[in-house]
Amino acid sequence: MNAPASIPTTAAAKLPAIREQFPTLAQTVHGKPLVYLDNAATTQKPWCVINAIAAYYEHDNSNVHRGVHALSQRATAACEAVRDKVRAFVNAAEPAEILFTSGTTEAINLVASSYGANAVGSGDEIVISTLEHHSNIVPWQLLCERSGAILRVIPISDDGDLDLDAYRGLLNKRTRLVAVGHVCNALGTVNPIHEIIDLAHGNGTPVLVDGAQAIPHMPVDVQALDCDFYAFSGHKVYGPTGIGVLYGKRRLLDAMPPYQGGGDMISSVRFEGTTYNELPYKFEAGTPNIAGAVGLGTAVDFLQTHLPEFIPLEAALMEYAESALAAVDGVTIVGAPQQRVGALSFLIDNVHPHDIGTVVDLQGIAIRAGHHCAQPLMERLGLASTARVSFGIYNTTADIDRLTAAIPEVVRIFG
Ligand code: 7TS
Repeated sequence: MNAPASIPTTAAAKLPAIREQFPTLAQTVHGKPLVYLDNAATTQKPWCVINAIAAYYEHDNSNVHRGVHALSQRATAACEAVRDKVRAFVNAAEPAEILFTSGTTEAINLVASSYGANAVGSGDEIVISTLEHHSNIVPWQLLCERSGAILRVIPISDDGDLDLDAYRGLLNKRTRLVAVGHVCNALGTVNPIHEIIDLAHGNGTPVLVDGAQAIPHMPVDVQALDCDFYAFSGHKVYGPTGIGVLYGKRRLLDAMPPYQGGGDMISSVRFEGTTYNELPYKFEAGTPNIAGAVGLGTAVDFLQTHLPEFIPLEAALMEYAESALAAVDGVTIVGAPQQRVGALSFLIDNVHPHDIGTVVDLQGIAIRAGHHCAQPLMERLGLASTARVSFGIYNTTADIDRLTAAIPEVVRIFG
């Protein structure tokens, strides 16, 4: 299939040079050149990120905030420089509002534990949505079990869009927090996050945004959104695993108790009582993932450089994938949200998604098959699982062509 005219040609012409920066892409899998379409799970890493981590371990490795010696000062400065880089990246007001976590999951658990401990009691309500990843469901269920609070769930349409009228009806004087995804990892639905936040604030309720699937695909400005918390993972933005970010408004973070106790999060420790460190250190007990932070900083630079060209290219790629897949006999695309980014789920008549994933893997094509850690969403759609493609900065229409060309083989074996 030829690329539609809508593929931005200047950006597309740069793709070979971008792909060269990702060593993992240059390999064969089962004897075929790798096509990597599982970017919602994790992205591949460019040389600049790999080299930054290696250089840190080669030259600067030390612990932070503890030593007067040169290496410790370098490691501390590197971490704090990344904190400020991330602050600028999401346009937070100050670096103290950027907390390093191990990922989105820990960021959400931090808020559920800490904000939940003070602000949520028996009979209070937390609002989430049907589109959530398990990591934005289970921490709230645990909080509800601990506190006696009640979990309310925003329903969706059959197309996979949030029902905003139903959402309005869920907000009331007992609503203590709204926690919603910015982009759904299974369907790619882009939620009307401004409206969701405005409605919650109109009710006096803070909002946590799970940005894991949004931040790789669009600019995010936490002050323009006016969200109260925003969580994302480094490994989904071309950075390393084991590092993530929680943005939180100072007013809320100041009022929240520590999440974990240990080194670095204290001001002074006595057996009679301990006082806590200032933000952001109050929430960063123990040795942080220093190399991870260094890698994240480089990844943020990389993403910021390429995002302006990637956005229109990805929109065209999504359109191309939707029409190419829909044109294959027996293929159905799951959901039709008003706006979709990053991920696209599909089914093949009479074929289990795991079998799709296994057969295309033999062709060197990496896609995801399963419930995508969104079992309540699958249940709402009447499905056990889907096959999913998800895009990164290096994907091309040729990748989609490879996938669609592999589908007849799937149907021949299992259909
Ligand atoms: N929230 C969303 C919306 C996600 O998509 C994911 C991971 C997480 C939270 C958790 O992120 P973590 O980095 O803390 O694990 N999503 C996926 C996925 O779609 N396939 O594998 C992981």
